[in-house]
Amino acid sequence: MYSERIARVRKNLAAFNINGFLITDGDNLKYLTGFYGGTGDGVLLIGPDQTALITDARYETDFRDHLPEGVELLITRDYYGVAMLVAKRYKINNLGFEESLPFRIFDFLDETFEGVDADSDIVPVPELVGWLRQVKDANELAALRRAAQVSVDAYNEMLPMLHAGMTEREIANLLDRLVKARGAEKASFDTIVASGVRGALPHGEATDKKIMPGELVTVDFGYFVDGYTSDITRTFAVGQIDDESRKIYDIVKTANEKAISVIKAGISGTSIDEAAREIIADAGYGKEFNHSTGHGVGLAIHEGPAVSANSDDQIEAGMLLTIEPGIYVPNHVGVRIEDDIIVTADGFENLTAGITKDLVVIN
Ligand SMILES: [Mn+2]
Repeated sequence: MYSERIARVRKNLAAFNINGFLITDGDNLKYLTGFYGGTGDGVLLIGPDQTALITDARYETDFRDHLPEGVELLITRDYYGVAMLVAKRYKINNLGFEESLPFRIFDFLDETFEGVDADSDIVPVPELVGWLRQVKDANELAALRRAAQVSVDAYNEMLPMLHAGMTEREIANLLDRLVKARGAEKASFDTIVASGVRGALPHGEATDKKIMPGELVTVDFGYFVDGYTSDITRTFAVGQIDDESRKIYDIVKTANEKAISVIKAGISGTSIDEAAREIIADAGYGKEFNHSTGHGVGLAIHEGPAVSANSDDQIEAGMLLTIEPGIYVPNHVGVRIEDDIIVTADGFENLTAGITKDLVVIN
């Protein structure tokens, strides 16, 4: 599996006018080799014919045994210095680097690599591995289904336990505990619980504020299973809510369902975004939907493709998209409803359909 992924990267090098590629992003390292150290704990150097994983002694024992076929392991604390020596040995003269590289390291490569010979150059490569990661294989889709399922089951288990007077933080901690009890490895971000006027903060972190009758509460959560994450949002009501809040909830729900209904292989990310945005704009809340409709999910909580107003990304079978329209009225109320959708050859599979989108009211 890893050897095939590395081969796919190598096949694409010529398109970027490079014959070597230094991979430094932690999720990309994991995708290509299974290396789990993370960004800053090792690098992968892909040359015309050879590949080296360069890391330090903390990972040596494990990766002596779990090295993908055809990859050599080099142990050092000086990843970048050694990578430059190996690049020379691999006869790389145009070396690609990932744009997330810290400037300090870019500067070192720029100084060191250009000296290899007169033609040597380092070249920024935008999102080559990220682009390959967008379409998931069967094993990745299976992990994404498991991640969604434990999250769905835990949320449904939690709902009847909620009541007015609980704090946002108590709800976040409760959900984290229920999902982990079902086997999730960790949360992929601090669980968001934003109630009442705080609901208008799209990424409001959970606080000690109590949820009160008359409020809507938005819960946004994602958990890793087998290295792949879910990303789900639901908004529920506490007691009786005002008419405008109820109206906004229904608009967001309609926008979510409309965007999901148009998903199929071959559509553009922009068309899906438009489907949601049109509903919200027509209802008079265009300005209050101030983020994109969705994004890819996989090893990372946010990855390609973009489901946004200005996305060139084409949607293909095997991608996992979030669909998460929202309306945020400052100092009043916020609603977001987010599902995780696998794009299939003839439509889609909604991994999070198990949590109702009818407005849930707790007391
Ligand atoms: Mn999301």
